[in-house]
Amino acid sequence: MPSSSSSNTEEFETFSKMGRVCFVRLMVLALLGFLGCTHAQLQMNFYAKNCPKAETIVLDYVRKHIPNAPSLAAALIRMHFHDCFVRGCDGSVLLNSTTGTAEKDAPPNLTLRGFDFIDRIKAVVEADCPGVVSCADIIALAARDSIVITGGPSWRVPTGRRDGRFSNRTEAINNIPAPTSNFTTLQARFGNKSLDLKDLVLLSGAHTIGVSHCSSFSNRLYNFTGVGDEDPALDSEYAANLKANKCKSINDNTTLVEMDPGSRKTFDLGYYKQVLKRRGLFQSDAALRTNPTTLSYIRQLVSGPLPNFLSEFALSMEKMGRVDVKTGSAGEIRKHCAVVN
Ligand code: HEM
Ligand SMILES: *[C@@H]1O[C@H](CO)[C@@H](O)[C@H](O)[C@H]1NC(C)=O
Ligand SMILES: *[C@@H]1O[C@H](CO)[C@@H](O)[C@H](O)[C@H]1NC(C)=O
Ligand SMILES: *[C@@H]1O[C@H](CO)[C@@H](O)[C@H](O)[C@H]1NC(C)=O
Ligand SMILES: *[C@@H]1O[C@H](CO)[C@@H](O)[C@H](O)[C@H]1NC(C)=O
Ligand SMILES: *[C@@H]1O[C@H](CO)[C@@H](O)[C@H](O)[C@H]1NC(C)=O
Ligand SMILES: *[C@@H]1O[C@H](CO)[C@@H](O)[C@H](O)[C@H]1NC(C)=O
Ligand SMILES: CC(=O)N[C@H]1CO[C@H](CO)[C@@H](O)[C@@H]1O
Repeated sequence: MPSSSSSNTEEFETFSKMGRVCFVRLMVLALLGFLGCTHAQLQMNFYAKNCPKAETIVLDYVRKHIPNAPSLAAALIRMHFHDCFVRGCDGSVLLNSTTGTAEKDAPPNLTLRGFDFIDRIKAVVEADCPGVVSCADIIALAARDSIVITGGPSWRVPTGRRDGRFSNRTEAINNIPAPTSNFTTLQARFGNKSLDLKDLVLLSGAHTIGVSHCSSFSNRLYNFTGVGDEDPALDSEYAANLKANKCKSINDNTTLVEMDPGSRKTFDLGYYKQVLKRRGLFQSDAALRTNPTTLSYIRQLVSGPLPNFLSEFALSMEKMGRVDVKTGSAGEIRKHCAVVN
């Protein structure tokens, strides 16, 4: 295309000077677009050439430290989810605020943990190959490895993500679903990341591990519609139990509650069983019962063998890890995960 059009000198001379500049610009843009496309893919073991030990370093670090702090596994998979839902999986969730308006400053992030864990892995990786491995990939790998180390499922983590340079509180609020989200909102927010209802059900299954602060759901116990009422979609016996033993007031923002009581450390079907018993902690969990498609999928998962859920979960995790990723020459490889270069 470039050679055939430039060989036609007659046609070329009809271009005004301005037109020629535009033409050249167009060609440069087309070329850049082409180069961008050829690299625009994640791949397994992306760092094999430039930092062959990268993935082993992450795994070794996780193996060494997660057994002493297993609850971090839940924190890290949640961090990966939040990262991917704002500007794609680009490590933007890790950026420190300069003005109080970073993703970290948004309500959904106030309860994130594990930032310093990622920073420490990054430091070890940087010591081996400076400026090569992205923070976005480190989150994705560390989340997977820590779930595996704590006995959960594994999934493929193709790498090659680049780090973003922007973190915006409002975008976090607009993209990450809230615990108060209804089905329509959940479907829209997942759909916007090209994640379908099956992915919504499967990924919500991560609530089989980990804990929540009372403040994330206490409106359902104490003041659901502003008249001092409970959420009728929450099992009333369970609500009474939570009020008596866990979240003793609507203002409790420190007590932690297991989302899958009794088995918060085990990656099993417990979360879905809770949801079917109307004991999902969040409105967003209960919302999965309000749609026939998601409800029947949950029933199917609960009646199937555990490995079926785990292998389906793995596919959705891999899909989530590809959401709007930056590759090729987009973004940058941050030196420190908490600040742009
Ligand atoms: C469907 C929409 C979702 C909503 C509304 C939601 C909301 C929440 C909320 C409010 C908490 C408790 C935070 C706190 O109070 O400390 C939480 C915890 C958690 N979420 Fe989700 N979540 C969703 C989907 C996901 C997905 C897709 C994943 C991962 C694949 C995930 C993994 C987790 C984990 C592991 C925890 C426990 C964290 C810990 O123990 O520190 N969630 N989620
Ligand atoms: C980022 O913020 C955290 C917590 O506020 C702080 O401990 C850390 O030193 C900061 N990192 C950088 C590189 O500024
Ligand atoms: C953050 O995102 C919001 C919503 O997209 C936008 O209105 C705002 O200008 C952004 N802030 C910055 C500092 O870019
Ligand atoms: C779901 O929540 C959104 C946002 O709060 C609201 O606008 C919408 O009316 C709700 N949809 C249903 C069906 O309740
Ligand atoms: C997600 O939302 C953004 C902003 O509203 C829009 O530009 C984009 O096309 C949406 N993506 C999908 C897959 O729906
Ligand atoms: C319940 O919410 C309403 C409306 O926001 C408020 O006026 C009232 O004080 C709340 N009651 C309690 C017990 O928090
Ligand atoms: C937690 O609750 C206490 C007491 O109600 C309040 O002073 C504090 O500001 C709350 N913290 C957050 C992060 O909301
Ligand atoms: C973990 C984390 O960075 N939390 C921050 C969330 O935002 C609040 C309010 O800006 C900060 O005080 C926290 O440090």
